[in-house]
Amino acid sequence: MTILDLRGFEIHKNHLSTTSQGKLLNAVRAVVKVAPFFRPVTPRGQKMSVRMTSAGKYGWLTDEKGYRYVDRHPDGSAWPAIPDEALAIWDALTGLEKRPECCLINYYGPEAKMGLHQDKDEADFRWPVVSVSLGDEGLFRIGGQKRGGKTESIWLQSGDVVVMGGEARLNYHGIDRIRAGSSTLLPKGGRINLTLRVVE
Ligand code: MD6
Ligand code: FE
Repeated sequence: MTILDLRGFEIHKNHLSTTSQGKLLNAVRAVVKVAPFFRPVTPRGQKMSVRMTSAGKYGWLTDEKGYRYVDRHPDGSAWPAIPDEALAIWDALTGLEKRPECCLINYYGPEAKMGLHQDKDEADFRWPVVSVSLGDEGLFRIGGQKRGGKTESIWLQSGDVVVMGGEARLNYHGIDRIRAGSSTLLPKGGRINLTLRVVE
């Protein structure tokens, strides 16, 4: 339950107990049943290595038309509701009245990674983004507000929660690699990351 500050990101180590991680995972499984993972394609036509889905009024995706929030899964159905277990984490760590309208869910297999990026498709950067890690450890890299500056890295473990807000809201960040087999939470291995975002 230690809180670290890394370049303005609040990292709540071990925020979720093993029991809470299991409950959240079950809720994620229910979402994925209704809104299956898909493989997004960047605007330049590259397949991303993570698999993705969302819950909430909006889901985030990318395809040849660009990065954006949409109110439908690629299969045409509305996104399922954000699980209460995820909203409870938002409430506990942000203390905000305002609630997120998107819970983006990323699945990382052993070879998946995510390049350095900023989260900037939301309308108002005064709201934080809250990110929850489940399963295998991921090496999280954090930079500054400009590409190419100094970066620092930390292994995010199952149950860790990151709050990206304030001055750090637009900091570059990414996942360099996964440590396959480092967690037993997911029977088939891999890492799940949930990010909660206020979109409108
Ligand atoms: C990940 N996370 O941990 C990728 N974005 O798999 C993110 O891209 C992220 O952790 C915004 C805020 C926190 C994050
Ligand atoms: Fe991000």
